[in-house]
Amino acid sequence: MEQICLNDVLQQFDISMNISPYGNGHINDTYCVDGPRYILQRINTSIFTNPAELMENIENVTAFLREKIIASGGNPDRETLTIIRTKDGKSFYQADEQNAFRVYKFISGTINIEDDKTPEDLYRAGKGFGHFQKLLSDFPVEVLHETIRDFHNTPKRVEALKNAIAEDKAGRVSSVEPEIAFALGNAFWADTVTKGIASGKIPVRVTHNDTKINNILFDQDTRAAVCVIDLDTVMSGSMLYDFGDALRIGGSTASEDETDLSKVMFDTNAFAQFAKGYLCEMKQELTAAELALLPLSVKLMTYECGIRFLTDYINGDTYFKIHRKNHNLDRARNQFKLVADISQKEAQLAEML
Ligand code: ADP
Ligand code: GN1
Ligand code: MG
Repeated sequence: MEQICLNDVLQQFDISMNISPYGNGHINDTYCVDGPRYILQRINTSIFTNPAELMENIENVTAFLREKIIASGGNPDRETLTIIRTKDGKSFYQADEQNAFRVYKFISGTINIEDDKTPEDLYRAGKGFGHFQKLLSDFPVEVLHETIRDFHNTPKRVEALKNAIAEDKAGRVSSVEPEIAFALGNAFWADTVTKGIASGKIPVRVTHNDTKINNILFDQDTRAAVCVIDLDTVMSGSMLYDFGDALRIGGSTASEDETDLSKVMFDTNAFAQFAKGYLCEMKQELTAAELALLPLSVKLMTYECGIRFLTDYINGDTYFKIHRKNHNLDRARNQFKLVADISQKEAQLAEML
């Protein structure tokens, strides 16, 4: 990255303007350009090892969404991502083996909602993600590449944790015994969704797979959900991944980075509001098995994310961006506190549904 001049990269897209770092993503390097009119992103190719397949997915999905948005009288430049092509017509620029860049139109007049979310925002986020999934319900799932293998295969995430513990690359295992005990002690229900998919009880759909609330842009005036972004992990999966992952952050009373665990609780009203918005769009599509597992999905996705943070900490912080020492460990503890709280409230959530 250091050796690459971002202005040279922009020339490949016929753009030459001011660039500054942007957003709070954990994976890609994001910059806003000129005003801002564009988003420039360096795709994280150690995580997304095949940027050509990844961009093919995004081209196909955004083209499909574009048509539907136009047909319903919406504004496609605002309601889905618009890829800016390079001068030679490609959807991304491969500067060298490690460095792949893409440019999107900047969607202006929008905000990210993170720590200041209200119950109404959760309702709107539910509608936004539900609508996205509904629009893609007749997208031909077989054309999608699997950009990260077994991304939400929770039992495989548990295996990855066990491997990390066995290897103890960074010499950190002895300092995280309580967290490991929690993670492995809860692994017995981690296969609920994967088993349901394998047996055909839970249908496979086109899913986003990374529905944290900062992956949706909201209108800065009305706070209506405008556009679902961060389409790198759109693949086939269960809707339970998207529902659960959205509430993992959206339903927490604190941010994922909060270290004062007394502040980290699950807000049942946020669940009710998100579910209301989501079901407004998706209720007709869902099976009884999916509906019954909505409360569990939140616990499952929070648990999975917690073990991913813990695994990354044990491996020496090679996956998620960190901004301080022990950041991944703090995030894992935060997620595990939330799992414990969701467990206590699961029956209440089912009742609310
Ligand atoms: P990451 O995979 O690293 O999370 P994202 O694609 O989510 O990267 O982008 C990071 C942030 O950049 C988003 O949370 C959002 O604030 C901003 N962003 C991304 N794309 C756009 C866009 N087209 N218009 C406006 N803001 C955007
Ligand atoms: C990453 O890319 P971003 O920041 O939206 C991660 C998600 C995690 C999330 C935890 C491709 O999301 O799976 O749930 O961090 N994305 C990828 O905050 O691994
Ligand atoms: Mg993101």
